[in-house]
Amino acid sequence: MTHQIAVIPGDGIGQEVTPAAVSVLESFDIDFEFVEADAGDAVEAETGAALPEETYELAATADATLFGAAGESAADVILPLREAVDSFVNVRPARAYPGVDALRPETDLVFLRENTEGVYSGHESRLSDDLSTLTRVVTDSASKRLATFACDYVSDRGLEGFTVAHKANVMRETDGRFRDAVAEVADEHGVETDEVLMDAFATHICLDPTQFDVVVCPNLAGDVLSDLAAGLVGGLGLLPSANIGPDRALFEPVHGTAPDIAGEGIANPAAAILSAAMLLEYLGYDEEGKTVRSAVESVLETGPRTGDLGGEASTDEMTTAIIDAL
Ligand code: GGG
Repeated sequence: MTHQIAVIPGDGIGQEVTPAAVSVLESFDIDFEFVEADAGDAVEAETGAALPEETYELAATADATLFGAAGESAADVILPLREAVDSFVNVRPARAYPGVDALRPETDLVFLRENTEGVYSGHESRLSDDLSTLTRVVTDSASKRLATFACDYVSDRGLEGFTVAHKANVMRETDGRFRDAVAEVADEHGVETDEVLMDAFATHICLDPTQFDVVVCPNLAGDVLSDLAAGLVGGLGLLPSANIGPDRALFEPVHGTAPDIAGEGIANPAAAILSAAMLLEYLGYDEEGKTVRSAVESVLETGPRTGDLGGEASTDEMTTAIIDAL
């Protein structure tokens, strides 16, 4: 069976880490058909469209997509791409690895981020020279869809429940709806939940990340809090993510374009390669996904590493070491 994989490197270091992830996938005896497409600032400068129609169509029809990073055009690239795969949840694991200098080496948790609405729903307006507004959208349906995924996620892993991070004491209507909808679904599934205000969560995770296993949160909170968790485990170069939809999915490192190092060949490929591991598991190749994860772990522990991790290796050298460790 052939799996068509859309490959959309995007901008900045996306151009460097995405080929690294593809070369790891190519190491397996799996029938992949990789189809590359453009998106991001560079193609926008050339054509006026940050997300060409053929790129959107490719993501909407491929079995899975590997995405790199988007810069200034992120809103015109990432949000529609997630919509193309009807992705209602962004799964963002954040864990520390032996051998990597981490502020909180005991960190090991997963964010399940609502992926379609909140303040990322795109309803922004400039009303005058002085005033801009943003409409925050929260629906029962999207919150319940996420909650159903979260219930299945914890049940599949033998976990008792999950934490809901929100700010319902201030955004009473929107986050109140989110919190209540998630609690209702968890109740129906017999899954335990606890809740925490998202600002307090930011403190708690720094003080003791072991309190959390699975954290369900609204869109912006998930984006920000997972980057905070990246800071605890050694940096953004370590966090992969999966945008899951009902029929297809898109995998991307949590990091952005890193313009300060783009083009130098020194970006950490681990997050993109770990995203490829999530892609393998999504397509049913659990053993291969685990193999990739173990190879990344062993290189992080003893192998060559990029500058963000205190080493001197290039992207290619670290990628080759990971492929050799498969
Ligand atoms: N690879 C992900 C990426 O390009 N991140 C930059 C960014 O702005 N992300 C926003 C988001 O994940 O919603």
